[in-house]
Amino acid sequence: MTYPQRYTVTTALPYANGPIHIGHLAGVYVPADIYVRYLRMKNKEVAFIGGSDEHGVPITIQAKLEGVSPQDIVNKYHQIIKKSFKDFGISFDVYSRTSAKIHHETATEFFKTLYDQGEFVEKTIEQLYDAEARMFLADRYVQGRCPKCTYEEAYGDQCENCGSSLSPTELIEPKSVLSGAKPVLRKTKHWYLPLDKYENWLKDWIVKGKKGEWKPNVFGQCSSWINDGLRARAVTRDLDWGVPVPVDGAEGKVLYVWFDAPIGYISATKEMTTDWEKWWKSKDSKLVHFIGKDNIVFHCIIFPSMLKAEGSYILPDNVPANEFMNLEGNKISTSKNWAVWLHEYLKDFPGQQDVLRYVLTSNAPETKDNDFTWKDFQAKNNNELVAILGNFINRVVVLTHKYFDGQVPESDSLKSFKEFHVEEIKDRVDKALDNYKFREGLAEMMTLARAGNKYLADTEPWHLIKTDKKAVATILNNCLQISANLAILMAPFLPYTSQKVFETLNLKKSFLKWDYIGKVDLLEEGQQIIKANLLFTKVEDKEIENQVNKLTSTKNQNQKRETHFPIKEEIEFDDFLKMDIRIVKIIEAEKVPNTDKLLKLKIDLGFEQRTIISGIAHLYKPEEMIGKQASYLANLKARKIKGVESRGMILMIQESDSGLKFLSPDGEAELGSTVG
Ligand code: B3M
Ligand code: ZN
Repeated sequence: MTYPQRYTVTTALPYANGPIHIGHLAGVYVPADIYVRYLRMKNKEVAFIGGSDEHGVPITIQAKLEGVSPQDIVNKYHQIIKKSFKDFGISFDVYSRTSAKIHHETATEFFKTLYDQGEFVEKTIEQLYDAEARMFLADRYVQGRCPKCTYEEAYGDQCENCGSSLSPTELIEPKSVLSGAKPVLRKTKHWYLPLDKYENWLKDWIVKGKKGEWKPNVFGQCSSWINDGLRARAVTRDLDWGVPVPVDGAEGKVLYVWFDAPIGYISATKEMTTDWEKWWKSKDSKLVHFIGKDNIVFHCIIFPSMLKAEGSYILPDNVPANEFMNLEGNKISTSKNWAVWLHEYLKDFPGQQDVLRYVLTSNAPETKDNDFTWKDFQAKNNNELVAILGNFINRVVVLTHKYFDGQVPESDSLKSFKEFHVEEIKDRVDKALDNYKFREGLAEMMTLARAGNKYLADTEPWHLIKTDKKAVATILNNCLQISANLAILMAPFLPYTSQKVFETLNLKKSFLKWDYIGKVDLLEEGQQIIKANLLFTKVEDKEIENQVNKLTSTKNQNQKRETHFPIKEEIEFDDFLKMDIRIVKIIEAEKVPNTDKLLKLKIDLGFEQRTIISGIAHLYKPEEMIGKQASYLANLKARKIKGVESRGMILMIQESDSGLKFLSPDGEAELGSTVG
């Protein structure tokens, strides 16, 4: 096998409609991060690309749920998600977002290129329409029974149970997610990518070309789709959130989120560097997509067909998709709050990122769905990380201080370091990682820690010291060299722990290179090492019980995820002083005809009455509002809304996961009084 020098590594762009959980980490981000760290240590040129998927129905639905705009939703969750990745050491070179200008431009241009080349087919079709909510029900706005596996809650674009990609009209007994109503059919125009046109090419490229190379789960899914015959797929939607379709006669339509999202990988690369083309258009670059199994069709069939149609891009070399990680025997579910959220894990286990990285990797759903249990988490932490890896390195460091004042002792040939077969272990880790077998790579790394631990137990330097200090010197020298090798070998998997061991052993930073493993003496005789600090600590039964209780308590299941709107950018005091906030009373209220949300209000400032339009009709009945006192931004520029001039704005309290409340004074206040 020849290895290219340059790797473009992408990870699925998570929807910015909620925080992320262990399923995301296990399936996509930890394996990708291990791979990328490993490549960097081998001096490969790598671009590690990530970002938030901020379009599509998942976002607009969440916005409705939280009673805010889609932009508010993505602003909030993009930051939360980005922070979680940073906190877990996911070492992206760029973490972008698809609401960014550069992405809108890139996606628009991509669509236009295909459009101008005549790659799309224009069709007027009948689509599901919610007459109550007065809108077309794209994708996740409809749920129903999956025609393939009979799962009851399949979405209009995809069944999350069996991974089939669907169209809304295929669902059995479809229901509108918005109103619960049975949708009706209505005509609308859309643009289609004729996948059937790419069928023969896909057969050659994947079914013939990738056999034995792509993971069996990925290859199997792809072949069955291709062999079943491919149909044209709509790449536009009737929605008001997304990248507008850049052609005439497409008002009110946006690009299908699965058309624009993978282009997000390209936009993010552009955000990272002006020299982005080498990552996407050079034959020396190897493109690898890390994803979960529900994204296979989009990354292996649809996106490659788009790239092929465009003509100037490279295609994915591999798509190492994982299966799903379940939790305590059940499917992870955001809506049922059946998940371990990353930001919550770190509150309960501060500084323990590597423990989670370890447990998720050693149990990664590489070939089949797997289960995360807290008992297993505890066992892996206590019996492997604490008892083997941590215990070995800790004992070596403590003994070196005890017997040799913390200086690397001299070695003679009592047991040569070669006998630990470090290079062979390294080669096995290499091979595993090159083939995306991360659990195997991790297990191989641990064989070195086990060998070291066993050597220490067998040679018992704490007894031997009484009779043969020279032999103890050799033993500890060997153990220290093993520890140093482990520090390098573990770095892709456990970056925080690796760094701690580097510090403890006083290892040169420049040794953090794959080629140093097993090759050179990493520690010189006489070199001073630092005092041990514990690498891992035992997890007690109580902590595990707490986690399980937290998960299963009904309170948790009814409770919404604990997230908050991030604090906005800092402002000057003068900016604040510019706002003129007053107490007003609502004296008239009526619905604005032909709208769902708008109320026309008349308010009394004491010295003046004004008219405003407020978007709260879905929360308050007009008659409930009359007589209420509220806070009011009086000097906001007037705007025309639905033909009515609206002056100023009523201030509302936005709770993180429910509707809006009035910001009313504590008791009656004089109308027109200032707030500040
Ligand atoms: N946001 C789906 C998901 O989070 C989607 C991935 C986009 S990758 C380009 O599963
Ligand atoms: Zn299904």
